[in-house]
Amino acid sequence: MTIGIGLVGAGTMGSDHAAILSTAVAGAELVAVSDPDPARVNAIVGGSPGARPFAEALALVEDPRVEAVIVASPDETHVALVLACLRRGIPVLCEKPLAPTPEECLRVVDEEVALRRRLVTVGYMRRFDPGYREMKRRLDSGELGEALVLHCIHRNAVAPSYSTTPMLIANSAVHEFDIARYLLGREVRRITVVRPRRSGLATFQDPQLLLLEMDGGVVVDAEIFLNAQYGYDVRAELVCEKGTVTLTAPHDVTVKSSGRQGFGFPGDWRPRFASAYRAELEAWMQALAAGQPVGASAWDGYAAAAVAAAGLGSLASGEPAEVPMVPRPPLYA
Ligand code: ISE
Repeated sequence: MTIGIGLVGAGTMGSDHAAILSTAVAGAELVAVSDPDPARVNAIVGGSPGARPFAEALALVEDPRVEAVIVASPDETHVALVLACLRRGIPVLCEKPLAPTPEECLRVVDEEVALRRRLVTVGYMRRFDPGYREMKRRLDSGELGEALVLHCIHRNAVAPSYSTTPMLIANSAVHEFDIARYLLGREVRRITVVRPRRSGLATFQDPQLLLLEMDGGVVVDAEIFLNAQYGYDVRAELVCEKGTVTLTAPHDVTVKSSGRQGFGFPGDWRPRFASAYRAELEAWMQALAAGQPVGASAWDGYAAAAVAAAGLGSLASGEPAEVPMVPRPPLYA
């Protein structure tokens, strides 16, 4: 049995998802692709003979051949598309963030609660990364005692062209908010954002340092630096009562030459998280076949956006900001 997938957005992430679907994931047939840029649509449709091009994303969602949708369009378009999928009662994998604001995310949560069905997966792919999964397994096994502190580093070689000071929090740091909640199984209660000296190579406030105070007193610190120049580098170290777990940068070989030893860094997040993206799509396809939810939920999307909104408040005021959240509906227990 194959499931007809519609892809909204044929940019960097949309093209990546299309390539994974066509080469590495069983059970999926890409049947529709939409993007305002016809050249980008044609580039994907050309390699997927069963796929029809669409100029209008909402028309794609309504197409009867489309049984599930991947949303990989710009952040501010996500909510309208996800709500359209929910109105049709079809599953949707929406790239992160679910929406730029918690209020918009809550519209999705409310709609799912009204439907009494979870159809939304948010593309927080780190949840499928082998390293983060092993970190969680070690913590959950109890061998290390209680978690105390999580150190995170999130560096891009060069900031995406659309980056701004708030987007560093709302588009990049949201990964740290989500993975901290996923690993620790706790909500973020307070966030403080500190502005270090700004890099002369950045056109916005870059880097930024974030301090998250979680339920139960666990503290997370995160350096987000989108113009680090040397490569894409994501690190984490979880400090527990009886030991620590450190994420290792995946690399196949170490090279020794000219008096040095080392390994390369990827240029951006796609090679670094290639196995996570593939595992995410595989898990999503299996969950679709089984009619079950998988990955980060709409509630998780809301929680990350709530932390981001508080972070933007702290960035503006220079003070710690509480993270207000509505009660979690039983659908997401
Ligand atoms: C980008 O949008 C992503 O989602 C990447 O995973 C993240 O590391 C990067 O900072 C963002 O710009």
